[in-house]
Amino acid sequence: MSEAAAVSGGPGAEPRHGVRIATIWAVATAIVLPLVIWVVGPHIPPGAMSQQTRDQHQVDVVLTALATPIVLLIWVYFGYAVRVFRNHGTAVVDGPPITGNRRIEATWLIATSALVLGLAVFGTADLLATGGAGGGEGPNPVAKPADWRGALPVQVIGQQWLWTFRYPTYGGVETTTLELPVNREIEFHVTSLDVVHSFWAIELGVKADAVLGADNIAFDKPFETGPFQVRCDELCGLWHGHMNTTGRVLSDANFATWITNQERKNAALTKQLPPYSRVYYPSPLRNAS
Ligand SMILES: [Cu+2]
Repeated sequence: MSEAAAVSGGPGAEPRHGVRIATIWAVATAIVLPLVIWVVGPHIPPGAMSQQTRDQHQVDVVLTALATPIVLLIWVYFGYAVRVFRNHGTAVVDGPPITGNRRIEATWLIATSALVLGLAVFGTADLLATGGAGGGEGPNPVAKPADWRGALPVQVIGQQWLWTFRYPTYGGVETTTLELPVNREIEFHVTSLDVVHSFWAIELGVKADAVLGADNIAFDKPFETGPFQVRCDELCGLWHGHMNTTGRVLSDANFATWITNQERKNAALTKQLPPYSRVYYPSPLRNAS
């Protein structure tokens, strides 16, 4: 091989491997990156049903696009090294000892620091701009959406192994499916009656821990009507895998009809429920002492 001849011919004859690798990498990036953004990108989850899902989708596309050149650099270097730096001939010979390279070290340090710190700023700004991006923020949310004052409060109660939903502005009625009006800010109050669960409304882009004695608030604004799934996303015991239900985003008129029906149908049951509260404890309260 010419490389082997070049090595034996002295350092001056060594091809410029760095330039070659950078060229192959730039070409590969120029081809693959647009495919990742415009061909793969639209299929990256979680869809576009709510403001939060749209935002999460956008963030996923940005992160995948940023990761693409990095993955390509690793693959190009790997392929190049296997092809060019392999041992030629029968004798097993060590490569030249390397004692450091200021330029590579500085580039590596600056590039990785800029990427990580840039993403931290990007992520924080995104969380604040989207009312917590669908995540649980505890009882006093720092990131509130602009229209949070008009939000519809919906309590999500987890217990082994089912979900119930309570609507405090509709007489505290409790339902087994989660129905929501479209184009309205929703303020979820997630809590638990026993162990730790996690409320995951997949197509709505909401995920928030359900903890006994805690009122975990998460915001969401659905933009499209249709069904969505609700699952528990925290291993919570034997039937954790069975802890799922369904939900629907409805037009204003359909939601009004549905909630009125629920209030009427469950009136007798609602009377038996404890009054609406941010958290509930088993009664009588069990103490270890
Ligand atoms: Cu659970």
